Amino acid sequence: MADTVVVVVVGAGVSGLTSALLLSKNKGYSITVVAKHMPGDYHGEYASPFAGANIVPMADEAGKRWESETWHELKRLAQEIHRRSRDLATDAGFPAQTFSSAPWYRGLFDDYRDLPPADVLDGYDSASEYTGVCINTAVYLPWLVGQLLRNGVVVKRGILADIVEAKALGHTGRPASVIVNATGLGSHKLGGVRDPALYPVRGQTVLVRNETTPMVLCSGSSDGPGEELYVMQRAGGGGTVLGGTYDVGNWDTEPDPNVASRIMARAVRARPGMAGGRGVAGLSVIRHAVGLRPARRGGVRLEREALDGATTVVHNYGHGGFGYQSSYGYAAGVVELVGEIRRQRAAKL
Ligand SMILES: Cc1cc2nc3c(=O)[nH]c(=O)nc-3n(C[C@H](O)[C@H](O)[C@H](O)COP(=O)(O)OP(=O)(O)OC[C@H]3O[C@@H](n4cnc5c(N)ncnc54)[C@H](O)[C@@H]3O)c2cc1C
Ligand SMILES: *[C@@H]1O[C@H](CO)[C@@H](O)[C@H](O)[C@H]1NC(C)=O
Ligand SMILES: CC(=O)N[C@H]1CO[C@H](CO)[C@@H](O)[C@@H]1O
Repeated sequence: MADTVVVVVVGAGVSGLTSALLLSKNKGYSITVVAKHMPGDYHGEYASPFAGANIVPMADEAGKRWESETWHELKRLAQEIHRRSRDLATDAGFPAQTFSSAPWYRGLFDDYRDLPPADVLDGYDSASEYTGVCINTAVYLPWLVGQLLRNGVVVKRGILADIVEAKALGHTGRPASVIVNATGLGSHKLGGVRDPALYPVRGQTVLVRNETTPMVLCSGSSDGPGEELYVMQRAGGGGTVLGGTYDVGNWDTEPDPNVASRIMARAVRARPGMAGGRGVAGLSVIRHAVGLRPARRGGVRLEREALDGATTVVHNYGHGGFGYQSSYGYAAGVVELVGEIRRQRAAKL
């Protein structure tokens, strides 16, 4: 077992769990996941439970690897464990690539098509649809933990003040030679990292019991900057997520009742049938929620960095509003970097 590489993954959001999952499919790693928040927790510092989570690629064409790889895996999984649903994206000039009328991902989906003008919602310029997936995060995150336990990964709680502490947290007692930093927005204040390029993009949502398909996803809305419109029914009784906001630089994790009213009003305007034509009064609210998307100037940080002679940190954080739809791509990137570290260690021995 001396050549077993001890890996400690810090963070149990979709980035940390998926990184650990893909690592655990290889022999020769002893893997421990340590995190402050775990699936089942709801806290503004923990973005993953709050995601829609649907698939609308956001990278430019040069960065398409992460979302393309992830889509192929999610499609396979969706056929096994989730219901697939349709996506409708509408154009009104918000994050350039995302809603461009000729995005690179036209070719990624089996049935991508432009919609005729009659099917475009009032106030928008163009629309398209394709079969995507909507992940029920309340089912999917615990499912990831189950996969890890089956593969022998140890998952435990811990709050780190400094990334260096991870070195001593491997369950075998041997010091970690690799630490995967998947702490999301936590890397803004985590000692040893304190990345000033990270910033929150606040997302407020309303989760309701009412159901409607296909999904709706619009760029922006006439309610002003940062106010979006999306309606995403989650699989397996997960309710429907009404969104939302894209509030850059705002750390406030309390839902704002005025924002919630506007979110619900926009959703029932787009899908009156969901509320039986009774407007907002026809909705049955499960919960109001706020999550902070871990955005980063310069994009996701996927790279390795020596902590000292014996331990290397592999960073995988800063996934903004696309952490699910890029999760398998970036996790595969983590596996490649950890593999490189392992080969270099082996060459030195
Ligand atoms: C409203 C909303 C809608 C979204 N919709 C979508 C969508 O449709 N599609 C999509 O792909 N993405 C979506 N996202 C984005 C997605 O949720 C994030 O990109 C993703 O969850 C980031 O995951 P993560 O694992 O990097 O970070 P997180 O989920 O935030 O996890 C961070 C982990 O690190 C741990 N941690 C942090 N600091 C420490 C410390 N000091 N010590 C120990 N542990 C620590 C935390 O406890 C946690 O376990 C949405 C986000 C929001 C808020
Ligand atoms: C909204 O959901 C609630 C709870 O499931 C249900 O009682 C109500 O009839 C729904 N409204 C409509 C119009 O479907
Ligand atoms: C140990 C380690 O990797 N530390 C780095 C974490 O990230 C910051 C930048 O955000 C670097 O300055 C640290 O060297």
